[in-house]
Amino acid sequence: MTEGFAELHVHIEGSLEPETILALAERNGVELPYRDLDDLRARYRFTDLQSFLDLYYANMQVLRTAQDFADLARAYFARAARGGVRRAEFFFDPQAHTSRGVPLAEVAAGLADAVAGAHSEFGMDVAMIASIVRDRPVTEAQEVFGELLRLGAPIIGLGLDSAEVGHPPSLFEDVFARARAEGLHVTAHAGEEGPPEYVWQALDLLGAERIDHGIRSLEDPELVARLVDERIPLTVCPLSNVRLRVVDTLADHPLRRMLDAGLAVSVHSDDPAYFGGYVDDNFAALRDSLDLTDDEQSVLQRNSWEAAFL
Ligand code: ES4
Ligand code: ZN
Repeated sequence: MTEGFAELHVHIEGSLEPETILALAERNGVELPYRDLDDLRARYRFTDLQSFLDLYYANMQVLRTAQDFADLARAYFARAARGGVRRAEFFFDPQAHTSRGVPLAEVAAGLADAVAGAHSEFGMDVAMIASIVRDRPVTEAQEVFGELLRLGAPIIGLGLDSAEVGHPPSLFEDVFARARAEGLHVTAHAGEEGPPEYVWQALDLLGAERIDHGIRSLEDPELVARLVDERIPLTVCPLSNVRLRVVDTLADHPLRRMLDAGLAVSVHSDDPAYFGGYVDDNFAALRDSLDLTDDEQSVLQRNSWEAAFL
């Protein structure tokens, strides 16, 4: 069996732990609207994707310098490596930082510095994927992508994330065409809260090689057939889906139905500091609540390696 996990669906800003938010606020002199750690922690109860995104973006204001981004990434690598992650392809949201005045060069330099040391420091093979924030203007996405290229940021791919419904993949055809022309890999969040139609669009209009989440694909048998035939990976995040109320409980999670349908699913953490855990915690929860077997876990791990951009 392939050893360890390939973590393919984690947002580096979503690994910002509450204690680190307070520590960075102190270091950078940022005023936060939280009384203390308990007050901050009390806000981690979400009703849907948007309610999470509001807190996720608000907490990012503590990230200001290249050092902050490097520290964030290193803390993630340390925790992920302890949990058995041997390769990580993490997302970052350039527009979440440029839109509040943090230069893209700071973000890219800090993350790139951490990535460059990941193998020697943590025994982990790491790559980064810039992600378009889909509920911001299309023109901004194009500008920021152009700037990433000009900076020579060491990205291996382009993703699409943030508020899904009302922001279909079709809006971003041009920027993804440019990414493919640059030889970058392409992945997109689709079918998390949005309809199967968005998964079709991600495949046909963006050229997505993977689908992040994709759980609503099960509503469309023709789409399932396509995903199975072409063996398109779906990076599923069970604890995320429960915390954002995309599924009611872990016991109701469609993961096993997806496996049984022959889909190329793998398990990931999404925003581990917000949703109750890292990829090892996701597996532990699935073993408890979904009675995931050793064989099923092996298949999921193998699928993660097959889906990696290697
Ligand atoms: C995200 Cl859970 C989720 N969905 C969509 N976009 C995101 N960005 C960070 N976490
Ligand atoms: Zn995600």
